[in-house]
Amino acid sequence: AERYNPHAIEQKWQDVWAEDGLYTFDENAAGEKFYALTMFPYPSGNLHIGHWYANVAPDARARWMRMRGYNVLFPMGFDAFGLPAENAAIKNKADPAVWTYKNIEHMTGQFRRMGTMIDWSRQFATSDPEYYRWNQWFFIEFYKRGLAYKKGGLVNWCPKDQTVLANEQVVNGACERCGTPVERRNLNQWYLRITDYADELLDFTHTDMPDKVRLMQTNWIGKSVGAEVTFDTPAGPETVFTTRPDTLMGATFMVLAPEHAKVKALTTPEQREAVEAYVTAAGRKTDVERQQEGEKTGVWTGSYATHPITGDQLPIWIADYVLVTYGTGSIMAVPAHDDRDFAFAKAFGLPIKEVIRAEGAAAMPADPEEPYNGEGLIVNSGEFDGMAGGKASIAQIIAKLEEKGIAKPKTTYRLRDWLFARQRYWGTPVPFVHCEKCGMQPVPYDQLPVKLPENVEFTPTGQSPLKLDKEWMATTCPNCGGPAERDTDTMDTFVDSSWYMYRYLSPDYHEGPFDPSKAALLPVDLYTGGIEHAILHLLYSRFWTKVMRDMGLTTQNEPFAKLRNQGMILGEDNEKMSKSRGNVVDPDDLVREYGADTVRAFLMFIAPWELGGPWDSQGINGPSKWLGRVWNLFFDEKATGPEEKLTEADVRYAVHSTLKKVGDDFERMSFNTIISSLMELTNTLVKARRSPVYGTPTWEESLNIFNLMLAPVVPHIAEEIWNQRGKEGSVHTASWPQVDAAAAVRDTVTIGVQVNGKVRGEVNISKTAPQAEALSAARAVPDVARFIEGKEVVKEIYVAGRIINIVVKG
Ligand code: ANZ
Ligand code: ZN
Repeated sequence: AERYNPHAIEQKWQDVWAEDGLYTFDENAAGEKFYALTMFPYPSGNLHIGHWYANVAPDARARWMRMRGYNVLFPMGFDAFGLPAENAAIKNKADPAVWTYKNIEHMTGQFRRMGTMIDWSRQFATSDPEYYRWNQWFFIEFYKRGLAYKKGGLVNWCPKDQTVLANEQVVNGACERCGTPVERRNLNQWYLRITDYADELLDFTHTDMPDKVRLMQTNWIGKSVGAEVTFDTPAGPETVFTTRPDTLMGATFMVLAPEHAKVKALTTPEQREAVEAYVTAAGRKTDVERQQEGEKTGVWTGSYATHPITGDQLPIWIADYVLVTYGTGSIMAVPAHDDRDFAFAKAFGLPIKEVIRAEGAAAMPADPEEPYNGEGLIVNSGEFDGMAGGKASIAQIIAKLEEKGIAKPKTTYRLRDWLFARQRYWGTPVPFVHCEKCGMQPVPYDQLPVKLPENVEFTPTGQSPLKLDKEWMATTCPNCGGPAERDTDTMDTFVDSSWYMYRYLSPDYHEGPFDPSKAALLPVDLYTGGIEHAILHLLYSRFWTKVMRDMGLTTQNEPFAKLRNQGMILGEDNEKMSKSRGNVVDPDDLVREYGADTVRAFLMFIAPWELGGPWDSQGINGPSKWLGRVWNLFFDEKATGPEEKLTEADVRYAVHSTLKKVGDDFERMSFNTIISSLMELTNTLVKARRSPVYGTPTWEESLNIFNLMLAPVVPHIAEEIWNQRGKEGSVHTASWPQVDAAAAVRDTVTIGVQVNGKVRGEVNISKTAPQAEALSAARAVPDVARFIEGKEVVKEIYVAGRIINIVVKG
């Protein structure tokens, strides 16, 4: 028989599957729908090993669901707008569209060679005008609902990419794409009102997401419950946000962010120079630098605020540890009970006043070593004395302060509205026009899409490149018919991925973003992708679905019923793969050398899928040899080696217990253990071939089940085997086999029998055999009998299912 040669079969089956439309989803087919989706890639030009890792296991699982009778939708597309296309285009003096669509074609071919069950008939790219037309439609709808607005103010600006960024795209003060420290600029920008949904986005009841993702989103939204307290200042009343109104009597100074609007008015002539120098210096620092722990810096403004209860005069300082973007941009400082305020008071010799004391503790010393952040009773606070500090009394204290007109309850969020437009070329044009007479006007629906102009000079200048195309810009006002100019901003590309999962339902639908008659296919039942999207894409798409629901477009609360994240495949050196490190593994090379099935099996085997791990260039030989053995098991006529003593029960146990385990592992997405179970079963079947089981109905059953179990994991070899065994149709439309529960458990176990601690033989007995039965079976083993003959048995130890030990003397 011929040896396993993946190259002789893989391309062949890929062609057959494509010709037969084997993976074309039919919504009317039998079976409960199951919508499985992996995050669509950016068309960078090449599928890297990470793409394979992200797609192979979910593909296997989707195939398994299909074999179990589900009607599985498993589509794929391309997240095609964005800066890399533009940057590549600038470098190569080519059109971003040409670059993008060429890459898409190449990558689609790579996906095909992976042997996935993707339904390519639903593929689209977000840069297709028929797709981004609906981005524009959505935007106008959002605008009409008051969810899109334009506002001036400080925004994040990436000086390298020459565009504004959303807060979500600033990681540790740097651009999440290029790592350049982000600057702040005062600009008039478009926003989406995601904050309207802050509370709802904290509710995860309708979406099963990993704890880590839930936590990251929760922290990002950053809900804080507390109060706003108002102090009088020479520049008028100033309100601070505090989560600890119970410590109000411990406030000994006030701090404003350097950018706070009242800074100028509060600064006295004597302090002007120092304050201005500090404000300028703070403006030069990046947010990372400002948030770093370390020496506290600040300057006194020269003014005082009046404590609303005691009337005490509290000095007003400015310091960069107070952020202008959070709360009201000012705080009441309580150094006795807050770490940062404490460090600041110590640095500048400001008073520290204790107002919370642990029960039974001594008073805080005049010059304490550290603040007290624990629980306790309120002290030194007049009428509040003796109340419990912290959570227990906050509502009560707020109520009292509210009566006095000093405070009111306030909940703040860290979440900010989504800064939505970009000053770059390769994105969806914002569908608005500016008319001198009528102001900003949305483009009428029947004029959508507003297509991106071609042949634009798009070298980044900080201005939108669309501004350079005067012909494109010139249009007429939909309201008065007079001359008007198009908006030249483009949308954040995270818009594209916020609703793409809906487009797959009806990619050719022209009446709306998706055909409402296909709504029964929602939600996505299983969504898979990288954890790096925990906040950006996943938060935005949850927001988008909630707006769609409120628009009456869907009844879903969440886009994804369940989300699971894969880990990352690192270089063999345990570092992230990158061209500069020279540790990149090219899946195309691997496919050429080993075939797609081997690469698939190895990527499932290499690590627990959710963890990932380093590449192992030797390790791939394991799966490669395994598939060779699988091949020989079916096709090699001569079985060599000693005769094996397996029974039909042994073989059926091996097959059905593996079948049960593989099913359970698919369910819980433990893919590496699926491969190891199948490898183990291969060994058993190789032995069974040389046993009396060979040729029996059990043998046939075993091969059949094994063939079916291989199908989701290594689809090409499984199909070839199926075909050569003369089976009907495709193995991929066959049913997943049923576990014979009785065969899958084995009551009997083989346990060792020791004499004086040395193993002398073994017995095959029931796991629950009583002691007397086990011992008599043990004594009957010839090798054991030999060692106890004529000796005195002093002790017999039996641990059911584990071990028998007979201790003898003489
Ligand atoms: C007095 C106080 C006493 C505070 C105390 C804390 C502890 P979270 O939980 O993050 O919402 N704060 C308010 N606005 C701020 C800003 N713009 N920049 C920096 N800090 C700000 O934190 C809320 C607390 O952070 C507020 O409660 C305030 O300090 C500070 F023992 O007020 B607290
Ligand atoms: Zn007009």
